[in-house]
Amino acid sequence: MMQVHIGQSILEIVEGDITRQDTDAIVNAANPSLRGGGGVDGAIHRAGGPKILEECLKIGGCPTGEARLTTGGNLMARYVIHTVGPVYKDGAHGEPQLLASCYRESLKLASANGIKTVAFPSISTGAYGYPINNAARLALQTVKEYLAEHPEITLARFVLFGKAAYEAYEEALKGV
Ligand code: AR6
Repeated sequence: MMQVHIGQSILEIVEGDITRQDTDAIVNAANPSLRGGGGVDGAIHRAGGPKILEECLKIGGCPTGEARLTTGGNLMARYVIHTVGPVYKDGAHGEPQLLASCYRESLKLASANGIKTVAFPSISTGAYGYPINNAARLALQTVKEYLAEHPEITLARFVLFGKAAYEAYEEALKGV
């Protein structure tokens, strides 16, 4: 675990499973259909139960770089924020802008809904193939900038799945 203070807020990284977080909201790395999938998406729907998918189907989908809010179902977290990261091609197809937008739009939804504590996975770095070192730097920098201007978010926690992902974020956080 590693923590930095950004104004009134805390930015932290932990190694773990996002479905077990007790933050007000957890963020899902979804796909544009919002119909569920593998990776962190599959884990969240399995742990949270059918209410989440029911709301996702009502919402009907989500464009890349945007975010949508549902219940947390059976999770400890009251809400799930579903965001859709970019599929990584070569970094020259808007991937950095879209990935930054995922973090920003998720935090905007949190602020608008009274959500004070948020847990993020490492969006786009699994099935979507975004190189993790670049993604980590961009993710931490984007969230840091948001926290500096939004003290209503008291905690942003990155929950990294496995030692390699944690170490990539640890290295990136040293530079933030
Ligand atoms: N807790 C935290 N992180 C996790 C967990 C977990 N329980 N499980 C996996 N990760 P991915 P993407 C990490 O593939 O790249 C889905 O099918 C994982 O190790 O879940 O944005 C969607 O429906 C990796 O570091 O998301 C989309 O189709 C990170 O979460 C597509 O995958 C993201 O990996 C989205 O791909």
